[in-house]
Amino acid sequence: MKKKPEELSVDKAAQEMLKLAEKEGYDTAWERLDAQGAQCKFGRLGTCCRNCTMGPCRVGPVGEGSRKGVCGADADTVVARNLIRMIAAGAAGHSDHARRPAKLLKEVAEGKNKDYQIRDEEKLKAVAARFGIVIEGESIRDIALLLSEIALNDFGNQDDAPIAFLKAYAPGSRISVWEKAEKALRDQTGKEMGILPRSIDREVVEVMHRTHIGVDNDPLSLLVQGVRTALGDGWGGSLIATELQDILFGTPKLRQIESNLGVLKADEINIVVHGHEAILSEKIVEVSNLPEMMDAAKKSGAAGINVVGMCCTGNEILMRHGIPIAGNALHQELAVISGAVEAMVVDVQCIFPALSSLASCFHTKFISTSDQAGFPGATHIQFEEGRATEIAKEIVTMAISNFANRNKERVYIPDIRETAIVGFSVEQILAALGGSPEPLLDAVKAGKIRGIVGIVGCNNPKVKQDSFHLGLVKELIKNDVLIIGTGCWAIAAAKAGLMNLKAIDLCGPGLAGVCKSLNIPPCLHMGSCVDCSRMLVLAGALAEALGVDISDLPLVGSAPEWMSEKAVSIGTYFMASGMPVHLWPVPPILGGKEVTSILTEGIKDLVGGYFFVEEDPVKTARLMLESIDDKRKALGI
Ligand code: SF4
Ligand code: MSK
Repeated sequence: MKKKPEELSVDKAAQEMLKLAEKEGYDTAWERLDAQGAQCKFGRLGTCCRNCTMGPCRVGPVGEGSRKGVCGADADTVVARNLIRMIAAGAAGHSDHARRPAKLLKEVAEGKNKDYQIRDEEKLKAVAARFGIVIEGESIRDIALLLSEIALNDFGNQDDAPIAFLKAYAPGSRISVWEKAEKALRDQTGKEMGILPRSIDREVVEVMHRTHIGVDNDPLSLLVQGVRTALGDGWGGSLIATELQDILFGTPKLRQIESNLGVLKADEINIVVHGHEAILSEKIVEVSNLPEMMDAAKKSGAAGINVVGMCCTGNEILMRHGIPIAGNALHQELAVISGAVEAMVVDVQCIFPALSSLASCFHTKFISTSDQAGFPGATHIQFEEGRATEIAKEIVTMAISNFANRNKERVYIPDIRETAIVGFSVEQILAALGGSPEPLLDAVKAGKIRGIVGIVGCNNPKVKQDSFHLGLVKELIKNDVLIIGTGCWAIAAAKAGLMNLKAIDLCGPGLAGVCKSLNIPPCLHMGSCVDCSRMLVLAGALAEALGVDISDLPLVGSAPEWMSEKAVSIGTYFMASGMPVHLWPVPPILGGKEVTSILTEGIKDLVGGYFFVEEDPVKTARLMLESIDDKRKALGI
C-alpha cells in the first residue's frame, strides 16, 4: 500500500508538497523508490561485480554454499573493491570541487582573473603561516600565489611524501598513529600498506587500478587503500576547498537565516541555486543585487529577485551571505513543484536528473552550468571563471524574463519557514569562545558538555525525511551532547528550529547553561559537505589543546540518512581520524564477513575509529553516549 506524505517526511512543508504532487501526478524520488520494488539483494550486500565482462558476477552466499566470481574473486574481495570504488568516487567529487578554487586563487594572484578578489586576507595569512610562507613584507598576491601552488601540488605530487595540507593541519599525534599503523600492517603482513595519502588524485587513480580485475584481491589491503584515499579527501581535497573558498569569498561569520520552502516568494523572481560549488553561486548572489538587475525585475512586474539555496551550494552562500535555504536533498523536486521558481541553476553533485522533466511541466528554467554535469533537457549556460560576472548576469536576466511565463494559478508555496543561526566556521567558534578552545574544553571536563557529535549527510527516501537527523539530535542534546554538522543534516536541523536559541529548551541542564552563556544554539551549522574538514580541524585543535589524540576525545560521527558516495568518503576519513562513526542505511558491505569485521572491529586497533550501524535514533544515541562515557572515563574526566 502506498505510504502517506506523513510517513515519507517529518517536514510539514514536504508533506504539503507531496500531497500536491500526488494530486497533480508529479513524479518524485519517493514514487520512484516505490516503483523499484524489492531492490537487488546482491547490490545491497555489495556482492555484485561487473569489473570485467566475464561477469557480471553475483558472489557470496547463494543457496547452499558460497559462490565465487568467474575469476575466482570471493565475496570479501568483491565487497572491498566495490566499497573503495565508492570512496574513490566520493573523494573525487570533493577534490575536483577543490581544484576550482585552487586554480582560481592562482589566477587571481597572477592578476589573470579580475572577476574575483581575495576577500579574506587575514585567513590567507593564517593559512599561509601553517606552511611556513613568509608573510612579513610580502604582498597579498605573492602570498596567495605561493599558497595556491602548494594546494595545486597536493593534487598531483609524484613523490611519495604525504600531502602538504595533511602535514600542516593534522595533529602530530594523529600522524604518528597513521605511521604506526603502516608499520604494524607491514610487520603483520609483509606487504606495504600505506595510510598517509601521497597526492589527492593519485589515491583515487590507485583505487581504480587496484580494483581492476586481477590486481588487488586482499580485502585488508584494499580497505587500507580506501582509508588512504578518504584521508586525501578529508585532510586534502575537502580541506583545500574550505580554506581557499574562505580566502576567496570570506570566512563564514555568525548570522541568522531562514530555511524551508516558505523562503520562496510569491511576488518575486525566485532563483534556486543547487549543487555544491560556491564559485558561480557567489556571483549569482552578487549580480542579483545590482541596481540594473533590480530595475529589470521591477519592470517585469516582480517585487524583486529572491536568490535561495538548495543542498550544499545553498549552504555555501547561507554561511557567507545569509542567503535563505529552501531545503535539503529531498526538497529539490518539491521546490519546482511550487510553480514559483523562475530558474533552478545547478553546478555539480546531488542534483537529481529528474529535475529536467519535472521543470518542463512548469515554466521553470532548469539551467546546467558545468562541463562536468550534463542534464538532457536542461538549458546549458557554460560557466567560465574568467567571464563569471557576465555569465551570472545572463542567468539572472534569463530568470527575470521568465517571470512573465509564471502561471500564478499554479503557484503553491507552503507558508513554512524557520530561523537558524549559522556561520560556525572554526574561526567563529573560537571567537565565540573568546579566542581559544579552552572554555569549550573546560565545559567538557566539567561534564556540562558530555561530548560532541558531528553529523553529516543526506536525505534518502528509504528513511522518513529528516526523521533520523532530528530524532538523533533531540536525544543527544537532551543528554548534554553538543552537535556540530554540515550538509543536508544541517539544513534538516535548521528547518526544524534546532539551530535557533529556542532549541536550548530541549537541552539537558549542562548544555543549556553553556549555550545560554555563549548565546549559541546546541546545533552548530559548520557548512557544506566539503566543510566536514572544519570538523576535522576543530577536533584536531581540541586534541592539541588537551594534549591527547583525536581518538581519545569524547567525539562521535554520524551519517544518519546518507545516500551519496561522498558520505562514504567522509565517514571513512572521520573513522580513520580516530572517531567511531555511525551509518544508516547500512552500507553495502554485509556480504563480506571479513570486510565487515575489519570495518567494525579490526580497524579500531589501527586508527582508533570504527563504523557501527543502527536503525533506531534513540538506540544510536545510547551507543554514542556509551562511547562518549568510555572516552571520558579513560581521560579521567
Ligand atoms: Fe566476475 Fe571477477 Fe569479472 Fe568481477 S572481476 S565480473 S568477479 S570475473
Ligand atoms: S548535498 S552529499 S545529499 S549532504 Fe552536500 Fe546533501 Fe549528501 Fe549531497
